[in-house]
Amino acid sequence: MLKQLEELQLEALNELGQVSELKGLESWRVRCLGKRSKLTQVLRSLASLPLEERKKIGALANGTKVSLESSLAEKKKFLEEDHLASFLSRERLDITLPGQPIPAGRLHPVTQTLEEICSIFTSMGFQVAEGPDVEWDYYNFEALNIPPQHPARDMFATLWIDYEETTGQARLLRTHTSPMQIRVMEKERPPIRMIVPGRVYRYEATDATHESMFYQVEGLAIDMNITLADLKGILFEFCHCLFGEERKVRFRCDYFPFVEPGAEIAIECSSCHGAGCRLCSYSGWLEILGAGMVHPDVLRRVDIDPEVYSGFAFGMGVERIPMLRYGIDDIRLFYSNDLRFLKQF
Ligand code: 2U9
Repeated sequence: MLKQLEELQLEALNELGQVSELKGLESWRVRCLGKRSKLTQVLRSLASLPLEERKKIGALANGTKVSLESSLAEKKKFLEEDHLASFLSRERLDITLPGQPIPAGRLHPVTQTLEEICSIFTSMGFQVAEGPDVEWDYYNFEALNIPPQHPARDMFATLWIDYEETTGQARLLRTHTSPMQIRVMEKERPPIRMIVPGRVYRYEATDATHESMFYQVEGLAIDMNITLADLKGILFEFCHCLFGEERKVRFRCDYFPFVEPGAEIAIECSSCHGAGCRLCSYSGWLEILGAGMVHPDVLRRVDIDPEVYSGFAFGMGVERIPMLRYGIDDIRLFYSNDLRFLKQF
């Protein structure tokens, strides 16, 4: 029986050695330690043995049982660790790998240009003001020397909204941001240095160079002793900041009802450097700003004495700047929300 116990233990350990998965352990336990196992049969047969032999064999059989149970526990621990290690190696996370890139948004090219323009003027001491898109006829036209029936109204194809019966005033979508300068001058006294960025509206058939909504930045400086030289100095500096120190700037006469004298500022064509090409309509120049000395009647209307104060004003269309910079040939691209276009800036 001693020999049988020895063989039984060797056989069980051998089988246990061959178990390679956790689920194989339970069938091994049933086979080698269960009720019908050889070891249990030996333990059961102890009762029929003489006392001395029973003690000896009994101790050995129990020792075998304890030893096999502890081998089982050890193997279980080993397989569990092995299982965890292989699970971890399969599920391994390499935290040094670069992460999934989160697509970053960006500012619209027109917003980028607006910010650039504003930062040039604020660095020169101008404040930024914004006003309503819906305006009264008075602020958009009359205060700016354009009374009803004045031919200059044709320059501003207007989108009218409605008409207030009590005051007789017409409401409209502002055709330029100038009404805001009037509102500020009504409330504040010189010195005034301000720029007004914002949307303006025109009743226009859209095409590659016209939109019914576009952005403008207008500026105004009112103080004692402001002259045409200040206007020229500020706007030349602005052009050089935006287009580079080397860029030639042209300054010549123009007409706007709210300024006297009026001027137009152009930069040398970026495409042909003045030689003449399709972009500049073969003139060699690109017009980017209108300007002038604020008309004395405009100042009088807001109770600023033109004998004491003078000032200059200017205005520009914002979309034209990125169009010239990046060679964009259709203004409608800015507002068609096509990401293939917008992602380029
Ligand atoms: C006040 C007095 C005068 C603003 C000015 C221009 C000339 C001008 C155009 C440029 C291209 C509009 O977007 S555009 O079509 N603007 O040429 N704007 S002087 O003059 C003012 C403004 C406010 C009280």
